[in-house]
Amino acid sequence: MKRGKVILSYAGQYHVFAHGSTYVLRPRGVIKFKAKDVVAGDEVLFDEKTLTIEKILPRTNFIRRPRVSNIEQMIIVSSSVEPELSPHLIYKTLTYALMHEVKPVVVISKIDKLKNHDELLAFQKQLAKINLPVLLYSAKTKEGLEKIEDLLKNKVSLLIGQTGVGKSSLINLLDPNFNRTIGEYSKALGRGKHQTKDVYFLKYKEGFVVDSPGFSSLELKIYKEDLAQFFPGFEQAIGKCFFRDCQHLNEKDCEVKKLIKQNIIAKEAYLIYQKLHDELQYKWRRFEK
Ligand SMILES: Nc1nc2c(ncn2[C@@H]2O[C@H](COP(=O)(O)OP(=O)(O)O)[C@@H](O)[C@H]2O)c(=O)[nH]1
Ligand SMILES: [Mg+2]
Ligand SMILES: [Zn+2]
Repeated sequence: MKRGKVILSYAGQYHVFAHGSTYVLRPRGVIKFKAKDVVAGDEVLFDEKTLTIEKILPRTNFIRRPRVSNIEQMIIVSSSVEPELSPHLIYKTLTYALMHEVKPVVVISKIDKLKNHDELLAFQKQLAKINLPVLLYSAKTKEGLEKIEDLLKNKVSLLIGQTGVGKSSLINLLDPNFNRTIGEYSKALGRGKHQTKDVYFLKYKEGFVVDSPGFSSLELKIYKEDLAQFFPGFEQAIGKCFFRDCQHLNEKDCEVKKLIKQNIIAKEAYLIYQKLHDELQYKWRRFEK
């Protein structure tokens, strides 16, 4: 039996990378019977003669959208223009990464097109305060590319972000052989025109970079009551508010409110928290009005 990594799931078959070769395999019936879907990112044991996947090894994590497993870091790609920088969406995606216990890094693309950098630099400072790195980069001038290359080596990194922000462009700069389809940004649609349709693990510097279909909207599948636990920066308040289950809204003696006053948590971040909190469902229906 050989051990490999599923790098692509395509039409019921799985491309598995092992010892420098790629095998096209099908799962053995019993795996299907147990309703255990093989997903891209899985570490598997397979039979080289029958070309079947025999066993899925335990996952370190599993993400539903895009459907992948064993991710070590999430690279949240967002453009500075076309589409415009959206702190709301970035905080939401950061929450998404933290929900899955995956380390997030924010990469802002298309800085060659940005005329005024003030807003972006302020945003970068804001996230630096809560220890979240924001890398600025341009596919056109290649500014900032080296730092991203360093970040990606030896790691399994998922690139995530709206269609049209430049995920595939970035991947092609890492290695032109990757040859990912680049979509044109459509001003009329307000997003990229061509979508990357599949999830693909690409071998890169002893690790993998994962290109994924862009999303037009991201859904956090958590309840209101759980948001505070995952929202970036709010972990500093855990166990420090007067109420153990404080949601940092109008409760008395709230640590988050104190951190905002001390300028450790940004007001802007808090406003986004409130909006996200509004969008989510209550856990307990009886509280619903
Ligand atoms: N000016 C500029 N254009 C970029 C940059 N990165 C990507 N683009 C353009 O943005 C569009 C969408 O890029 P693509 O890589 O397909 O985005 P994806 O949907 O996130 O994979 C294409 O027209 C790219 O040429 C950048 O850093 N600067
Ligand atoms: Mg793409
Ligand atoms: Zn609180």
